[in-house]
Amino acid sequence: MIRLSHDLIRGISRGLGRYDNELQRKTGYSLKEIAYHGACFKKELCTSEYKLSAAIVPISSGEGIIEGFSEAVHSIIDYIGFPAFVTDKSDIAGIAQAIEKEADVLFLADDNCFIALNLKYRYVVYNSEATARGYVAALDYLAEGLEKKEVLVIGAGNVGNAAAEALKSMGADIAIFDIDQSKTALIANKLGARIENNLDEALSHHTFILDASPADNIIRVEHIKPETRIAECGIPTGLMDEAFSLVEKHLVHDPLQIGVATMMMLCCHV
Ligand code: 2YJ
Repeated sequence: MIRLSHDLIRGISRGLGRYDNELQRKTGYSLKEIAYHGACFKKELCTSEYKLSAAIVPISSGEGIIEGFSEAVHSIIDYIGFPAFVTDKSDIAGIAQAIEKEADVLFLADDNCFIALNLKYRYVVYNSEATARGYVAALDYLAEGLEKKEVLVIGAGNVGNAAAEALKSMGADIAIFDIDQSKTALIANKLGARIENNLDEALSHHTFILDASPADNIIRVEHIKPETRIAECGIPTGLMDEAFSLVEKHLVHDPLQIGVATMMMLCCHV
């Protein structure tokens, strides 16, 4: 798992309006609508009217606090319309402060795990699952519906697994590639996904791609067709520069926005 850096998240707060316009231009839907769609695969559960408040607690363990990380998470939650604040203190004292200020949801990330704790209803939302669901929702909009369409999922880690589950629940057919073939076998057995063993061939004959792998430079110009639609949640992106430019209008990619917005929406399940 890639650790986010200050450089990757710099400018998120200032750029949210622009990013939202870009999402609307590409998918027809806003960041909030994509997050809502991502969280509402179980549609009986969700109400975005329910105004939970969120506290973001900086965590100093491992490699430490990332400058701007908590503020970026705060700005995304605020942008989609939920009251939120960053605690003055970090770690244990920050958790205490969040609870004293009656936050309903706590956002916390260390080097391995990024979660939202819904204190009101006592459940955990994982960034990996929220990211997967948010990007599947974005791909559904980019593709004008995924039902009975085959989607190539690259990477069978936490995000790839959750994406495959979300795609299945939307009625998509799944093809899965991972360099570790023992991981794809699990998804194939559980979800009836087709295993791809040659990534180059798989990319050549797929139009809808969800890239959840951290590998760079795997998607090249010759893989891009006029109908290609890509949900790129890997960091760094898997696209070579020329391929990125070619498919940019039909591609969704960001370091944090869709994942965090979908985490907040998943906290609204009551
Ligand atoms: O509170 C802080 O500033 C830091 N402890 C944040 C650490 C952020 N964590 C990561 O970047 C992890 N790799 C998990 C991120 C998952 C994003 N999909």
